[in-house]
Amino acid sequence: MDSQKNNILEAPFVREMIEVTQNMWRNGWDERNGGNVSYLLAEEEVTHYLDPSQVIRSIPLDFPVQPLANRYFIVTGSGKYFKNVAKDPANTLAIIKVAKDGRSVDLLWGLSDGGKPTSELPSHFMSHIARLDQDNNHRVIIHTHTTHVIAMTFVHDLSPKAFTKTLWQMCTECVVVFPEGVALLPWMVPGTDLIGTETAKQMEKHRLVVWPHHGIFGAGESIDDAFGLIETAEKAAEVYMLVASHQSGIKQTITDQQLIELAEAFEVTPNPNYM
Ligand code: 2HA
Ligand code: ZN
Repeated sequence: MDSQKNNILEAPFVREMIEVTQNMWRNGWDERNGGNVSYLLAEEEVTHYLDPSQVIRSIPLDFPVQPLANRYFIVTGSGKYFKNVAKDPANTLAIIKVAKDGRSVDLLWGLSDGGKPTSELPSHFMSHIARLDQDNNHRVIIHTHTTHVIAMTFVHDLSPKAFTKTLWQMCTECVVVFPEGVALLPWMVPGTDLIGTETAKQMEKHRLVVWPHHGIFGAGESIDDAFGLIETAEKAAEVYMLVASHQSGIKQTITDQQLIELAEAFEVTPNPNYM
């Protein structure tokens, strides 16, 4: 084995994790230990910096993820604050490899004070499985407490059709960025295998899943892709929260005909169930 490994703190994927968690915290989305990120890494990306045979410890999973066997991820740690990732990445982040049987993960780097990967690991791993079935280039799941999406779940109809339609109507780019619309779960206890399987089921047909009164899950082919998707939905929800309570009410909006014109111009197919 090559003993002259490169400095992991300079790895592009570590820099991206630092940057995205800092941005989400600055946006006010990730108070305290809110939010979590997981990013699928290629083996050669990891071995450039780490020797995968040097396992720090094995962490059991109570939900098996056989389809992710031998896959590498960088994830945020359970209970860690996004605010602190930049100043202490080696304690707040983890590089893990899923074991051959999918029943545990090997910690290869990070969680220096002995912590665990994100409490939402079931939702992340099951969503990765669902998205990889749809998209070979899929890599990232982000969960965050987007303020205006949460606010909207108190005052708006929670049917995915109505919720999506309102988001599409609030900003011209929305139907282009997420033509498949958003899914919503009923309110559920977070961190459980059940919310994981329900989130992943919706991830088969959507890249955005709203957890009412809690936040959002977004999927993407890169950190930028997943973050950009979430910030687009959050922006539309912010506009909705600004206008919906306006004294004079909403006087005009993007029409169905205009949504159709947008879809044609940008060559996307809006979810027919939501139109
Ligand atoms: O990690 O966001 O949903 C804290 C959370 C749980
Ligand atoms: Zn959360």
